[in-house]
Amino acid sequence: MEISPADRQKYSSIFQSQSPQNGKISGSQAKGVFMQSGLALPQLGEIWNLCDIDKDGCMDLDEFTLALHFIFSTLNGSIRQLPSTLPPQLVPPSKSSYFPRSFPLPTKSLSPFTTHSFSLQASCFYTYF
Ligand SMILES: [Ca+2]
Repeated sequence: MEISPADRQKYSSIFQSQSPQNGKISGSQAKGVFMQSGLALPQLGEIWNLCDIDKDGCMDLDEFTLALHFIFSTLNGSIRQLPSTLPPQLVPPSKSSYFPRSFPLPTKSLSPFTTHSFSLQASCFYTYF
């Protein structure tokens, strides 16, 4: 999951080719680059949500580097499932103040789907005995 220096160099030159203003490129510029990957829009949306860490609707170099990392890793198969939150080792130092979140995330065990599949399994279990 680490981003190699060679990859950083590559992502940085793509970033610079978009003529960043004040160190950032706009959402629509980023979208244009992301779309060239050929990944599905919902997937690109997930990557955007993961990587626009400060939620300002723009990508700075750190965020853009992360986004391309997820895009290329998805394309080459090294990531099969996008993480729901950014793994700590990928959080750029410039964005570390956004982590850990100051509010607790809801636990997955409260999901109605979990309960449902459990009761489904339980009823199957009792059918056999
Ligand atoms: Ca941003």
